[in-house]
Amino acid sequence: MKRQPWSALIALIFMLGSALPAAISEDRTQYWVKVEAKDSFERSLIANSGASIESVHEDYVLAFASKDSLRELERGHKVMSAVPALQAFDFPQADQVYHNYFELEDKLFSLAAEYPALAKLESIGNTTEGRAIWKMRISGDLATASTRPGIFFVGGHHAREHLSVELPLMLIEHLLKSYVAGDARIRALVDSRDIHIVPALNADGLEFDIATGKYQYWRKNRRDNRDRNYGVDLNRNYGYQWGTGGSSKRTNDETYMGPSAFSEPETQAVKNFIEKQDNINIVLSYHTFSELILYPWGHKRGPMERVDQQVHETMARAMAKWNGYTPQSSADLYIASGDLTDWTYGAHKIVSFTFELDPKGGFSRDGFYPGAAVIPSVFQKNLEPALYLIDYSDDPRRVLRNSFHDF
Ligand code: 0X9
Ligand code: ZN
Repeated sequence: MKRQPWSALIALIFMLGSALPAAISEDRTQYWVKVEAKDSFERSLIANSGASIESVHEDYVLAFASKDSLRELERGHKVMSAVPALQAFDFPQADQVYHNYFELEDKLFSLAAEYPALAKLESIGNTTEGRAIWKMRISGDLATASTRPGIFFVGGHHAREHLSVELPLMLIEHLLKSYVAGDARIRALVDSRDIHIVPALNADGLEFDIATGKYQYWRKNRRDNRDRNYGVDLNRNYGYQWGTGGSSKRTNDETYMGPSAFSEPETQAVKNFIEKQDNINIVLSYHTFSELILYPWGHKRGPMERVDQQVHETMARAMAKWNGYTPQSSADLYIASGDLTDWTYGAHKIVSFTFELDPKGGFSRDGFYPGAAVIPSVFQKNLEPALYLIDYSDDPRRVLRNSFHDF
């Protein structure tokens, strides 16, 4: 058959195409990608795209890919998600068990998919850089959960406090697994309560802290303060007695309070959630480190309203028996305004605690980055306090009637 003239042209383009290197994209963005892959054959094809496979799951892999690799993957595979990451977002090798944002999302999505009758993953808003702020809701009957008493656990206000993200994440998994395994106590708690858990409020800060593979000791969120400084201290940005002491107006300070109360999307998200979800009776905010159980007030010295003071003191003492932490008022640590728990208690009369997790002391490297080995024991000693709070979230004030149980 006589060749058409254009077929020669196509052949030439093909030859050139294989002889010349593929055009390299100018875009240097790296992506965390989740790609469907059921066997080693499929995984090998993915590896050939130039992406690095970071973890292998039953029917997908998590990989790190350049823009070009991502395009190639999209042509030949089912890309389930692709999240831009500017640099090599991950923990140092020794701390790999800690969750970066992508791994956290993946874990939360998997748990929600595995336990659809008990767990619902909801976003309460987006961070400054646009990441979803995920909240897992756990209850025996999700459709009617709002009719039951509620509790709110939150971790990761401060970027470098990674252990404060792992604990609420482990609590989610523990509740779901124990429920399905038939643990009678957990079943009773989950069936009778509406449990809301946000493991990582400050997702941007978390990612920034690990972005270079070397910890940045970062605390704040990643707001661009437009003066070459970044970040607002989220635990100084809540709107109860905001800016009345122990927080800074200087944008480059660690405890910068922000331009106004609730100026940050992360604190706004918590505010909107608490105000919409009007069954929340207890709040626990996880931080690190110092091994403390803190309760309001934090912006001033002196007690709360008498009964509330007794309730917080009694509960804090009871929980201290399990985790060995020191119970005290936040202001006894230092006066600081604009924290979450002063707002939840001050504005909404919700019984509120801040835990400063392990370790007790140490220089900041050991304090904020205590390593992977401590995670299970810190979780174990803080499990009973979490279950205790879930239990009392029907009516925290009943602790005064039952306090003989605790001593
Ligand atoms: O300063 C904070 O926000 C918390 N400590 S941390 O080391 N994790 O930064 C403690 C908050 C306690 N609240 C007040 N003192 N108001
Ligand atoms: Zn903190």
